[in-house]
Amino acid sequence: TQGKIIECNAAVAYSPGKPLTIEKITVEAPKTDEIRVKVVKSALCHTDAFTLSGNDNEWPASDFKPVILGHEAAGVVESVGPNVTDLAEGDHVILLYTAECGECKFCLDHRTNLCVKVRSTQGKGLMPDGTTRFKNSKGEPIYHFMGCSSFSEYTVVSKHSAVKIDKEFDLEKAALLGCGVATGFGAAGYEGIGAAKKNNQITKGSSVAVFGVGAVGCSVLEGAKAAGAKKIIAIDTNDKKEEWAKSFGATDFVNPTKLAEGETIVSKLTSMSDDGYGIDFTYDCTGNVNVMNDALMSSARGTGISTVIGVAPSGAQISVRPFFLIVGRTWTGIAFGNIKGKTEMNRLIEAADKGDLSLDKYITHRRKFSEINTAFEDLHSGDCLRTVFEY
Ligand code: AHE
Ligand code: ZN
Ligand code: ZN
Repeated sequence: TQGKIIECNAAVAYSPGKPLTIEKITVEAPKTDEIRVKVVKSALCHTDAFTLSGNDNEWPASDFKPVILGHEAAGVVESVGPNVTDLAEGDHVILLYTAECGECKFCLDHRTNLCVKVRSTQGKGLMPDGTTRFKNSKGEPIYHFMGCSSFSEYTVVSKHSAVKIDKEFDLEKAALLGCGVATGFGAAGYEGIGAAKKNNQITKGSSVAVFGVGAVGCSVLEGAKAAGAKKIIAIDTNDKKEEWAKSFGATDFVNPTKLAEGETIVSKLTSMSDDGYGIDFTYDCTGNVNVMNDALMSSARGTGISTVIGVAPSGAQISVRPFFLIVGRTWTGIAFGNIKGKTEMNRLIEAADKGDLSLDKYITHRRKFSEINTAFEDLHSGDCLRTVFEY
């Protein structure tokens, strides 16, 4: 099939809030600096649902274009376009919605992963040359998503948007490293990678508070445990999450809807800190701006760092009395755990092999690709960390 158009099944989003349609599409051959990937495993992330809702301000509902979603996936390179040298047919890859070109200002700066090489066309659902590689049976262009579009049996991505991994590594586990699990674990700054590159690394004996016990929150908890944090507090409004949180490393669980009279989550967490001055590292993994504020205010006076990971509704804002920053709290944010996808992904695989990152525990549902619409319902069931699709 090298150089040829491939016809395959894909799940296409045609309008906000409507189910995806599973249909035959055509996938063009990869052009210069592009590769075509046979998707083997893909997972579903809240961001896919956020975009399908039409509320993502990069995909405004007003001109929602037909798009293939999916950005947490692993597969096998089917063919490569001209000028591709570090990837070849048969390579096993994880797709990267945060690319790493290795040449741009951000790739050359050790502190950040925010490569810009393909980011602007990516945000428009286009390949770097401004066109798409997908068409439906009527010949209409179907757009790309987050530079991945993994909800298709074959996809085309920039050569910068995929990292080669060891063929021995299970592709189902590898898929999870495409987003949520890598995001939280990177945010914890595991062994100097991810957020640690910006001096934001959970330290031995420190206190940690994680708001939101989903896949991202659980991987922050795992990072905190691996770092030797002494107090790892998981916060969620759903009591059923306590068991999960503990299994991923939480030492304590707090349900903010069940506090004592007159107590707030901030006063509660502050009272749980050793010295009563607040928690060393706090993380928002909910996307709720009020929770983000609680996470900041629970962080320690003088030295606390609060990291925003969750994706907020478009237009939502955060605010705080400046004084609470003046007295030494740091409020920061992170994308894909600040992981440089090409140079740091294998550190995550090592962490998984070592048992510091338990990938299969995140897979709570497995489904056939054809059941993808049911998987979106799983997301809201409260007992789903990740659904992985078999193609
Ligand atoms: N299109 C959204 C972007 C929201 C956002 O913050 N996305 C995260 C990834 S979520 C993955 O599940 C991110 O890392 N963004 C960095 C980037 O380069 O977009 C919006 O709100 O505009
Ligand atoms: Zn995601
Ligand atoms: Zn770059």
